[in-house]
Amino acid sequence: MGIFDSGFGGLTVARAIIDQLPNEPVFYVADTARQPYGPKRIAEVRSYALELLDHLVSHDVKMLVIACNTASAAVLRDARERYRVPVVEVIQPATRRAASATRNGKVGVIGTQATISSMAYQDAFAAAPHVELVGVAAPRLVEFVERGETESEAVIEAVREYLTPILDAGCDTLILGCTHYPLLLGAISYVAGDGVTLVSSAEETAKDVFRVLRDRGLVRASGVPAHRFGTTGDTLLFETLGRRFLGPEIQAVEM
Ligand code: DGN
Repeated sequence: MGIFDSGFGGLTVARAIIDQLPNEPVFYVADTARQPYGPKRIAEVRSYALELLDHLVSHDVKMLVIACNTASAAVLRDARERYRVPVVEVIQPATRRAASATRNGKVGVIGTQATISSMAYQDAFAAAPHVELVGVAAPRLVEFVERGETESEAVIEAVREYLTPILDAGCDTLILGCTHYPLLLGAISYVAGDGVTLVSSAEETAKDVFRVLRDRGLVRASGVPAHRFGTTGDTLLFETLGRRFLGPEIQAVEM
């Protein structure tokens, strides 16, 4: 299956997919030469995302996973019509989970500037009118994760600042609307407290991938998968940082 992200965050989705579907070979492509997508205009993200998704399709993948909230927000409306293979992205699985998890109908979402400004989560919640959504752009969190800084006082302070409007609004459910954020689960749950249900788009997306493959009879029952990792940027950097997100399986090739 083909998995696409702007960079490293999608590896949290790949990790969850590999854990749940251990026989499935993964072809992961990362647009590290042009990341971060978060501060870019959504039209620019869209053209990069379609280029990389087209590349995966040209390699005959049996399904596409858009493992990036910013890219999902940019192509959500028409990626499914463009490709013949099933397409799973990260916004709808997380939205469905949050809509059923909330008890008071108040849901928060944190993500990149592009994701929050695109209103893609608001659109996705249109089917759940009982939900009031509070979206907050949390751009500095990606930088902390990429520096490998996930537990410092500065991270806790930044998380506290971003979550304050969400907690003040009384949200009982919080979507981690960026694929970097599972690496900040400790800091986010420390600040949010036990009363807030955290929804990770990585976990929810992996469950959707499982369901789509299973329903279409496409699950590979056995075999030793050979995963491939392609990057538009520096392969050594991708391998070094990628191990933080995925583990030791990474060997990157230039695209
Ligand atoms: N992976 C991207 C996302 O989920 O929105 C964010 C990281 C980035 O901007 N490079």
